[in-house]
Amino acid sequence: MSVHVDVLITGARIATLGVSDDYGLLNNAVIGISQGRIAYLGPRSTQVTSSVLVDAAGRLLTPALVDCHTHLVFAGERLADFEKRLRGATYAEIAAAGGGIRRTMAATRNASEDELFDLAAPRVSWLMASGVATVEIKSGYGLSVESELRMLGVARRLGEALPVTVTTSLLGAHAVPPEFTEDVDRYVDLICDEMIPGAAAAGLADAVDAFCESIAFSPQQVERIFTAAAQVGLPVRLHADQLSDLGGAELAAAHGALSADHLEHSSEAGFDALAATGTVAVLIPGASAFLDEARRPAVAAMRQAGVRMAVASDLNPGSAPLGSMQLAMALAATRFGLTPAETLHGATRHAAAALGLTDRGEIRLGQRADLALWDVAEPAALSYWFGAPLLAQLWIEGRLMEGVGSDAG
Ligand code: DI6
Ligand code: FE
Repeated sequence: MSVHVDVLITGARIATLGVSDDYGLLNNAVIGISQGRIAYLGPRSTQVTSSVLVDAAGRLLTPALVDCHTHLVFAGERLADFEKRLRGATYAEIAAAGGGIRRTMAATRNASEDELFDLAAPRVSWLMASGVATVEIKSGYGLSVESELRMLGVARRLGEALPVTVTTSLLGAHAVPPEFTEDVDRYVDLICDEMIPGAAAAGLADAVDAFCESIAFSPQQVERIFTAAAQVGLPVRLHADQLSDLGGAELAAAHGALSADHLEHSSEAGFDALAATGTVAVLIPGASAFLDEARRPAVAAMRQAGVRMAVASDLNPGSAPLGSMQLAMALAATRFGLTPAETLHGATRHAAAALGLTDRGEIRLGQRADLALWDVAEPAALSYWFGAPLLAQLWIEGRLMEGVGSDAG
């Protein structure tokens, strides 16, 4: 049987990630791509032909990375907050004093859709330069119906204008806007009665997210938001137990959430709940590092419980101005103690699962040909180098991204 493919990549060490606890390395296989999908994976054979041959020269090929948690659409930086923190103020203190998310909200509300797009597009490019082909983008700096939907619209436009896949999450419950300080439940009404139905009707949201924390929304308020999401058929995810344990992991699991994110303060009961529902734990080492949080998520307990762990950048102006998934992987290893194999699964397969995507994150027949070729041979090197630009080539749906990676010159 002979096969003709659009592109044939030879000479790569292929980390398929087809096994759950290892890289699934293939040393002598070639990959054929047809119509944006992986059409052949196996030994070099005269039966497999292609007019485009790529010689990987012994380098490592992995699935392209998936960044499953970002807040990359926003206006304004938070340099004043940053300096305050360096002088000793905490993230929560700055938020309580009217800084934090509300400061970004003010700048974002004032920005036009075009301005937000122009600010966000380079941030997507940063992530692509670190091997990312799929990125989730949250709203959450508008905090009014109109401006939340505008943020989601910008995220959708980014997905149309750029080669990456963009998935969106409505995060109206990110902070309480100043208009509702005295009556948070009325703001939750607005989220449930107008924002969620509005975003769903306009096709702007792929999921609904919330920040469950004493400085944000209570578990009871999150319950209401999740119920409203279920009514319009949207899956949910949750910023859970980042600064304190409010039972966020359990709450996410009880609602069959796609993911529970952060989890620094979650308990073992929380991990058991996540494991039972298959809810992915999204670890955010960048925010942990940037805020210098002493408390780390209990990775050993998650491993023990059988929770799938993803790694994300959280790219945002307040807790993680982090523009590299490669650096997020290195931080996950060094700060949280993930093994290099866990960080790579976490930045690909499990990250895709956190977005409900089953067509990427692994190298096997039929998967999208979203591939990253790296200037290293050993997969552990991806979690070892801090901020070194190791990407050689990025392929998205079978197309080589021009100008991305070291091979582009
Ligand atoms: N937790 C975080 O770390 C980000 N959002 C959240 O709920 C921070 C967002 C910001 O400070 O702008
Ligand atoms: Fe976040």
